[in-house]
Amino acid sequence: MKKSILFFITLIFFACSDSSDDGYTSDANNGNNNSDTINLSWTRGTNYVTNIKVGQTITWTWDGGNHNLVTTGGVESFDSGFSSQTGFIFSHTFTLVGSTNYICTPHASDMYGQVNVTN
Ligand SMILES: [Cu+2]
Repeated sequence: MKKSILFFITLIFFACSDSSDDGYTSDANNGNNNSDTINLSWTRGTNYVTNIKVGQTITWTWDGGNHNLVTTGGVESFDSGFSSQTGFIFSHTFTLVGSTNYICTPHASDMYGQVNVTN
């Protein structure tokens, strides 16, 4: 009798502790919950494909040089304006499902990214 009770307690424990169903893939750019912020640096030679969930925020931190960060197409649009200050931060919370592309205007050939947002 005691063994069967222990068995059921163990069963319930494992049924309740399943952490694999949070809906997120293992992509290194992904956050683990809806309040997560994904931190990216923003300087020459930085290109990103970032897969996130609705409600997550991406923060880009300027790391040398004069840059902007502006969308070129997709479901969301934003524009950081220009800054040449190292440590300047621009962040955007994504609220729409779909993809958005962005660049640094003067360095569009090597500073660009895509954000893919899913539910
Ligand atoms: Cu730039």
